[in-house]
Amino acid sequence: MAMLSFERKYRVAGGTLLGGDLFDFWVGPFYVGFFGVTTIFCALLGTALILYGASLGPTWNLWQISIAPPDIKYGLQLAPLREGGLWQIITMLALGAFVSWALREVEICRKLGMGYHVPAAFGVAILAYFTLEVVRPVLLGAWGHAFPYGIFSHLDWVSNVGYQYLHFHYNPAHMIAVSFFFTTTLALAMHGGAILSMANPGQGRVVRGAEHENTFFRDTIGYSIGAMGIHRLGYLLAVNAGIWSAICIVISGPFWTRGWPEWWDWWLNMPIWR
Ligand code: 07D
Ligand code: 07D
Repeated sequence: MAMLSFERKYRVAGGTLLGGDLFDFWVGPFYVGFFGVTTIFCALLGTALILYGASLGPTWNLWQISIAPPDIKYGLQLAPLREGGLWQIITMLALGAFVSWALREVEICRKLGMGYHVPAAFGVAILAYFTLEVVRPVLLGAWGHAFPYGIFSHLDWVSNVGYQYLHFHYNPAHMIAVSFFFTTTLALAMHGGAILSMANPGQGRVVRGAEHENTFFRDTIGYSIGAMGIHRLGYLLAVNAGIWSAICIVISGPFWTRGWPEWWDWWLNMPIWR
């Protein structure tokens, strides 16, 4: 907050995608914009509907509240409110809120003359959600294949869907996604470590700069990726983690119906073994 008077000079008018200058103002530290209004609208209404769904029972235990999608028998139709209809409206509002938030980020990037890297990365999270809740259920022909909104019930969904394919770890795209998640944390730990060790070397010691970072990595592994490079790498690793997650779930069912271990039979069936 202390930065507000300083930041004011970056708060420029224009760059909006929709609404012209109608919502082009700030409330305290927050840029509003047309998409700020739609985010608030969708998020508040969605949360209110989750609360309404919870009030229909059977529990107020935060961990156990769950708003389930319609039964498979409803296919891709609209379901009655208490039988999955609520889940359908909440899903539309969630997508409305996530996409609005991404577009609000785009507007802020445009105002600041920045690239769209942040909204593009968030777009991958939205893609994963959209794949889980819309693309895969549509390809399978029923909203009932989507995950429910509940802290523990969504874990049950992941486990159940995983075991439907016997051993989800054998899904090759899941392997790639998991490896990207692991590599992302490795890269962040190394990058965080490198920055802290040179910018915060301990009391009484002189703060070091980029040359020290580069020399550390050249001396250890013979190569330093550099300041831009590490952020490009981090971005690519993280974004790929999300993209491969979306791929691993969309192929499970629509494109591969058997257990994932069986997929590896192509290896055993290669003519070189005969
Ligand atoms: C730290 C940024 C902050 C975000 C937070 C999440 C809500 C939900 C809803 C009461 C890293 C805020 C939570 C708004 C409240 C109600 C109805 C991001 C950070 C702190 N999951 N998941 C969690 C979501 C899916 C899985 C925790 C959301 C898929 C596993 C939290 C989605 C699959 C585990 C949560 C979503 C899946 C979790 C911590 C949407 C595959 C855990 C999340 C919209 C992706 C962990 C009890 C976190 C846990 C966990 C939220 C989707 C698997 C409740 C909003 C269906 C295996 N998930 N999740 O830190 O402790 O994210 O669960 O897609 O072990 Mg999940
Ligand atoms: C979907 C979240 C989107 C979030 C959005 C924003 C708010 C606002 C507000 C905080 C994608 C929401 C924002 C609500 C909050 C405030 C103020 C992210 C999403 C838009 N798995 N598995 C994955 C591992 C097993 C299975 C992905 C590991 C078992 C299934 C990832 C292990 C079986 C599915 C992953 C493991 C199994 C997955 C999840 C280990 C179960 C999926 C990350 C070590 C028996 C899911 C697209 C992700 C997927 C998925 C990792 C084990 C099943 C790669 C490390 C063997 C069914 N697993 N898994 O996708 O791909 O994030 O979803 O054992 O569906 Mg798996």
